[in-house]
Amino acid sequence: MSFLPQELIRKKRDGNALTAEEIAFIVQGITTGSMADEQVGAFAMAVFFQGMSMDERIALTCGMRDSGTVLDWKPQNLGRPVVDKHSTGGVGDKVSLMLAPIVAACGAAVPMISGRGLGHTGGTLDKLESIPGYNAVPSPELFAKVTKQVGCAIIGQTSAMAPADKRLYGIRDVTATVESIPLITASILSKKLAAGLDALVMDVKFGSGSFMGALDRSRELAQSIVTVANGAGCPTRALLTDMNEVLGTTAGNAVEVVEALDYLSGTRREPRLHAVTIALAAEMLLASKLAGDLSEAEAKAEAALASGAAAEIFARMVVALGGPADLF
Ligand code: IUR
Repeated sequence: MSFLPQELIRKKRDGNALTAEEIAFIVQGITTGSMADEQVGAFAMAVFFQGMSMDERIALTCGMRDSGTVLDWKPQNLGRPVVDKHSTGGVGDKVSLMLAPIVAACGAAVPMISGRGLGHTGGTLDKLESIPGYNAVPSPELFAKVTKQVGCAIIGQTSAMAPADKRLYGIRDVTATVESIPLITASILSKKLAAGLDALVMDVKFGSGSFMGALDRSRELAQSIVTVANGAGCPTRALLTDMNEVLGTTAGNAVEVVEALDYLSGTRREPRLHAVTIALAAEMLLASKLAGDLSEAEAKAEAALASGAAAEIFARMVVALGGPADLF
């Protein structure tokens, strides 16, 4: 089906809902370059002002997810549910570094594709790069092998995944259209769902140390993400967590890795950081059916820490991805 981009931009500009076919055409235009930068920018601005229905958001998310490589874990015969967490990011939010090995120690596979910081928030990828030798952009084969053999692999996004988001995000950034909940929803989820997950848990941050800030906007984003991800076929739940204070005691790439190591080894566990980590781990275990209720899920996560299993998995992941064997 072919359309004229300007007709679809006009339709959205005037407040009408686009069909799934029309949205697929736009995503194709963004991915192939057949839509010009100014048309993509005008489309983003139309969405910024007019919003999108949940059905439109689902079509946009699925289209952007499918614009590049979508991982399929079935041939790997993991024998484990594939689950991930995504945080909208906050100052000192090093939770992913501990969460992936905890949940892997409880029986899930966690192929975590993480991003860089946005604004004043830090990204997991930035933190990992402070580990000497750590290869955050392994080949797809190595990524699959580490996920299968160790249980988790935390890496950076490759340009093969969700290329439509890469172009759209770049244009949003220079057209003052970043702060659109439908566009943020599709951006985050297109990348996460391209990882072939069985379940997803979102940590949506609010407060001065997050990019969203206001609680009501964060709640709106959480509801949008949960509705759209479930609509796209990925069972998803979200927690809203407070980012008005640094999470843990450090903010900065290398010092946060050190705090994560201390946390895993039991040397130092700041209570707020611990509460958020265990809450998210429990939701991941529930979402992937590795625990039947919240108290069982929390107990499993605590046991994975207490036994040293989570620390051991983190150490093995670092070695498998080229980092030092004596990190702890
Ligand atoms: N993170 C993303 O992946 N996409 C976005 O649009 C924002 C944060 I804002």
